[in-house]
Amino acid sequence: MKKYLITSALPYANGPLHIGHIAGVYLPADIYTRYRKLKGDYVIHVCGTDEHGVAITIKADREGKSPREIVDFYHKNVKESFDGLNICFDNFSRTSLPLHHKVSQEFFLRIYEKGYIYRKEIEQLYCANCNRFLPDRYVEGTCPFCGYDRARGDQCEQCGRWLEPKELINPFCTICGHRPIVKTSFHYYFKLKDFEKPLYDWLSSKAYWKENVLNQALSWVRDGLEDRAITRDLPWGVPVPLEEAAGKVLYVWFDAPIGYISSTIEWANKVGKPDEWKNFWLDPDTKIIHFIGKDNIVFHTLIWPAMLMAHGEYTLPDNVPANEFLNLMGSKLSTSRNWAIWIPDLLSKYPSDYIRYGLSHVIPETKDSDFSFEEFKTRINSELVNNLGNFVNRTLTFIKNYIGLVRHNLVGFRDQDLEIISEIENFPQQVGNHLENFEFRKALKEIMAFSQKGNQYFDYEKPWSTRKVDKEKTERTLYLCASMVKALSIIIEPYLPDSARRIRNMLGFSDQELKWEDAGKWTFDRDMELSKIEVLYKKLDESSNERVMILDENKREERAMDYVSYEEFMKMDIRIGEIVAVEEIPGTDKLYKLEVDLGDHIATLVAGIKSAYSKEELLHRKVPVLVNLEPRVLRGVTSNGMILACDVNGKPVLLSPDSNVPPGSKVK
Ligand code: B3M
Ligand code: ZN
Repeated sequence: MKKYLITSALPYANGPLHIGHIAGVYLPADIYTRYRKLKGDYVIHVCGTDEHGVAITIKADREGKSPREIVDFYHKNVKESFDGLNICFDNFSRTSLPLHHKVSQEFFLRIYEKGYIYRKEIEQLYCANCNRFLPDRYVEGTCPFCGYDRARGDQCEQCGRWLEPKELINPFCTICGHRPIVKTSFHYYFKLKDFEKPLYDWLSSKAYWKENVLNQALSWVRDGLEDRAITRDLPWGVPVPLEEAAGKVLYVWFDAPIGYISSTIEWANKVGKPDEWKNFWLDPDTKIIHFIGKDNIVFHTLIWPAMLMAHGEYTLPDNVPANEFLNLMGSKLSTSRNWAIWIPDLLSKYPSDYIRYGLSHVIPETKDSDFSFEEFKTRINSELVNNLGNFVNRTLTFIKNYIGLVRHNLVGFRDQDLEIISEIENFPQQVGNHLENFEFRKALKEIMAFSQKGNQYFDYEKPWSTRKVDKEKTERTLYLCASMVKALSIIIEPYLPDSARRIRNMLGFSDQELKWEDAGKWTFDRDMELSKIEVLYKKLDESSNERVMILDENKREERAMDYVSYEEFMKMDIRIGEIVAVEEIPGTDKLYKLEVDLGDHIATLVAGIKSAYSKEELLHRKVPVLVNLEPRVLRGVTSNGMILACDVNGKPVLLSPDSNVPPGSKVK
């Protein structure tokens, strides 16, 4: 039996997941894992949240929260998205767990003792304004290799190279923008240079890798590798396990990939076989496959393998099928530029299989790809609903209504049936070949073409008319259609696990009964009594507007951290009022006393808009008013509500209704 350890890049616990994460890493990994499991291989898929590093501490600084609060919140948030999408892990861990700290520290000590880590005094960038060292993302500047002007202290996003902060041209502190100064500190360096030759030889044996991944890795090795610091002066992370190194932690990219090992150990403990992790990590025959996005290639094809070589005990990766990037409507997805579609939002709107289907078609396998809602909805309606859903539902409904069951001992198949039979027999292998080459889009196209053939066969054989004249022929037609439906219920499972289960149940199979190869067996071993037939998919409204789904990252987080329920919102009575009188309030240059017509009464309000609007500008304007705000006395005047306006850098900007709205109209 083949043995596979599948890993997915550990997502940082610093924000919700978006479609780029899913299409680029987690969905392909899940499809691959499900395929391998259906094939009967021994497979586990491990992952967890990456909870260290400046990606976390910067977020915590910005939100005024502790790193612990941030990672606890997002670990849960990220896990919920995976669960919602049916992305299954045998173990989903966290790098802040004591077990991971221990495994990372042991890893460090072992290669330290073997002489691959040394201590070095270095000059480091330090922000005198913020009083701190500036590791990694705390500093940005121009990349010395490609000239990109927002390269981070540890990596250039544009050319992908691993950098040291001091290499940046024109560096600046990302917190305050000041130019950093240089200060000395000491750090621990990993002898990456020693692994140039071993890495080159190892990579040379990987001709079966994806071209983009292999070429990039090889070209970096050819350019020459440098020893790199693997520790940081930060209060959050895995402490360096040496007495002399108090206050220092491991660099996040040193401990994160070790998370693959600690997550496997945690899995072994959970399944009650504490040594079983060794069966994966200490056996050179295990195929370890790292699913990642292209920005992680350098770490998974050079640094991590070099760490493993230095350690000496563990199995090296067999493959690193990195994907390119997913764009959104033509522009690069970006958390910092607020251009993303967040998974929690998608899940609140669409069933998981719809999202998986839409994203499977845009997995950026060989080049960057693009997501748009138009294409998403068209695919759901014309492919899931009209093709797959239609074939499954018409076949099963017809059998249920007119034949009753699928008889197992049917005979007398004819020429046109033989063609369908050979389609069924070849189906698992055809799709499987693509999956084994990580060609997820091609595999899905094969699947949909197969379903389309089912529809064509059904149309061609016309069971609705033959059933009156040739009952046997009708039964044969439906037998083969049912056989195709059964095949689909297995082969779609990696992509559409919910649908697969529903179809199998309708056909009368139990959940675990069918394996990949069963899809190619066109006969039924027993009479199949169908259970209740339900419609698989419903059409989406193609005209509805989805702009609301593309949310600013910060708004998303405010919502995530602090939701207002609809009921709470509805407590606010907001109405359009017409300003009918404006008076000065003696002794203040900010406030006006206003009389506002609210339809059924006139309310007195005090509003701080004097610096921005004259009396004339205000008179007879219609503005939204929060009517049921608790009354307050300001400068001796009781204010019974509040005008709602925009705050643009402290300056009020009034809002007006778009057309003539009568005073008192409700805003909601
Ligand atoms: N957390 C980077 C990322 O999310 C990092 C991956 C770690 S994999 C060991 O892109
Ligand atoms: Zn600063």
